[in-house]
Amino acid sequence: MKVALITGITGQDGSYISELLLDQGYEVHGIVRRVALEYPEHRMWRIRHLLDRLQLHPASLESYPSLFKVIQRVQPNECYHLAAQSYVSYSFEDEFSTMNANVNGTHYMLSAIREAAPNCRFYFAGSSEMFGKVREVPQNEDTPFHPRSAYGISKVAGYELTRNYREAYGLFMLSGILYNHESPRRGFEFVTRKITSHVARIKNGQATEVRLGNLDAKRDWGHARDYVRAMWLMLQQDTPEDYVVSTGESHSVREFADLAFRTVGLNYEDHVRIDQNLIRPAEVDILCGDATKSKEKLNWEHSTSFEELVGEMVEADMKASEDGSLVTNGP
Ligand code: G4F
Repeated sequence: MKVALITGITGQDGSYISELLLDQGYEVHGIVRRVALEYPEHRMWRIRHLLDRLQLHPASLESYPSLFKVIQRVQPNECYHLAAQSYVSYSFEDEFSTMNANVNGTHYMLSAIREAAPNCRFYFAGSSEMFGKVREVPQNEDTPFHPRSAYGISKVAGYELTRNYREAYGLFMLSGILYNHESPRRGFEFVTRKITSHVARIKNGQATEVRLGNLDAKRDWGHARDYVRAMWLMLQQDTPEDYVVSTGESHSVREFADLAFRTVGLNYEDHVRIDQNLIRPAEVDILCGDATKSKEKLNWEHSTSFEELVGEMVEADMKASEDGSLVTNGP
């Protein structure tokens, strides 16, 4: 039986990759913060339905010895390093903790695997934010990086560290360059879930408006369930390589809001207010990925369209707002 270790197992992607790996018959281990183990109901809502099939270990991305001990004990065949400070806006408020968690945390994982489980295949969660001020549209694996936030810079550093461990020590380590991927399990701080949760609350009379920042930013939005499949496929290949994972379609925040409100028969212009405080000091204007390599080498393609994604998220939030779980069903 293959053994997998996941950092960030309580997050959106961690929950979907756990389901996929359990379905494939893996023994699945997760690294969690001690506080999550103390408050499982609050911190583990995304993996609540899997808890009796997962083995969770307390450790911190800030502590090399704690990560080393878990890796040495678990001896994983595959490691999915998904944990990060992943909210771009927050990285402007606290650049230092974003860099510490994302760069050092990744470095500790790479080093601990090299020392304690060198045959383990390692996935690093790279990001389309690495392209930032894009040099071309669409972007592929050869497009130069120009990150626009401490978050983007931290992801470039993690990507380069992973590449260097692969080249210097001959380890099976790679990065997925994933574009925005969403679902009903997305955190409320990200724009898609912020919009769909407000759509539901406004429709049900629990709110009247939603405050947003830049409506003109364009993103290549896919479904997280599709994207974790690409992560897994990357680690099943003969050689470790980096891959772009995207839909190849770009839509503005305005289009997302328009469609989400229309789904419940409302007009976004009546409910969206622009809040200048939510405009980022440096914005990534457009992201659109070229996933040709993933299609050709991994035989991967996204299966959920933009329209289906918006529909699924609105429907889930409508249901949660009606049964009262929308407030609690989140971080
Ligand atoms: O939903 P977002 O916060 O996601 P962002 O910044 O694109 O990053 C996400 O995708 C990356 C992959 O490309 C990941 F690496 C990263 O971890 C994260 O998952 O913002 C999307 C866009 C931005 O242009 C932002 O300026 O929406 C715009 N926006 C407008 N109003 C807003 C808001 N974003 C947020 N979060 N909240 C707003 O009120």
